[in-house]
Amino acid sequence: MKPVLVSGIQPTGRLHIGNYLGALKNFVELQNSGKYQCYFFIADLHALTENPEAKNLHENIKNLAADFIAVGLNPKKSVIFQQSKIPAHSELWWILSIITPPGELERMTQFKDKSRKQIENINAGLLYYPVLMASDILLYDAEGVPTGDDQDQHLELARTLARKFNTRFGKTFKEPKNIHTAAPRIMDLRVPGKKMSKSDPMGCLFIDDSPEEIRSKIMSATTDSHAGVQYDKFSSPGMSNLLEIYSALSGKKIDDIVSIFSGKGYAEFKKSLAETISDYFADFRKKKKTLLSKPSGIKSILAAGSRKANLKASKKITEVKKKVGLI
Ligand code: AQP
Repeated sequence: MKPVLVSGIQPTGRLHIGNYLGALKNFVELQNSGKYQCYFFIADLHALTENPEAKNLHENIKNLAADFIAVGLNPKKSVIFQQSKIPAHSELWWILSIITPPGELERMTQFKDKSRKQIENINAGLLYYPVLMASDILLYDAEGVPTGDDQDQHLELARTLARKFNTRFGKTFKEPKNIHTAAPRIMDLRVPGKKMSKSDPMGCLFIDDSPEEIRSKIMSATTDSHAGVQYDKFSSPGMSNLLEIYSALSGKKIDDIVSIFSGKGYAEFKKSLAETISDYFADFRKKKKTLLSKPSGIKSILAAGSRKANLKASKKITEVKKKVGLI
């Protein structure tokens, strides 16, 4: 049996290049390697923690499904599903909550960040988010979880909970490992000291931005006061971030890009980067538009994937319920 990979993305807004380079690009590459059983999902239960309007959430789910397919996820090769369609995620979440000390959740960096950002909506779901994420992963016996590095702390909790459950109730869960890309943390274009985040759209480059938007955002991205194109995350965080994006999309090594632009100004580098990004996502933009013009196709892909995921998850939750004495 091939090892299982699981990862999800929240339908909380348009995908930015950090989501793509940290996670989604890797989903497609891992899927196409043929080495894994891949499960990729729309984390709609997680998205509820942001208190979205129902119609916006519905729209975001449809858009994210179109993103998945348009970047190259293939329902013939991967199980593509919607988290809320699988009741076992919430059931396992509750069972795992019982073995989770709340203190560990209060220490989570993402909980602290999000509590600061959405001050009028600090809900218990934000606190319990990592336990639901552990359920998402452990339910499928995942060995690998491709994510950006902002999820490392949550994944560590998933491993701890797997160990704890196995010790108390007998071997049930595998301990998953994270899988990072070479660009596990893309920074905000305007404030390169902080991670690019959907919740701060001003600093995001969205993967469905038009060529004009890409050009304007890249040309005005914060670079550093030093002259020239150089890679040094400490002294040139803005430029280093742009170089990582360039390298990940062009397949060129960072050193080679630096050599190409040595002695040239920021503007020339940025112009070339904007063109690289725009060309890279040209096909994606077209495919996404076509998919959204016929949303019934996306709906049926999600429904079929959710049925498959449900079969696997139901077996696991039955095993768990037996172990804890519920059946
Ligand atoms: N800046 C980033 N660089 C690299 N990877 C990133 N990811 C998120 N931001 C970056 C990875 O994208 C995947 C999907 O993320 P998500 O939508 O499920 O969660 P998120 O962390 O909430 O996404 P955002 O965009 O950062 O939104 P905010 O913070 O505003 O809620 C994950 O694998 C994540 O690691």
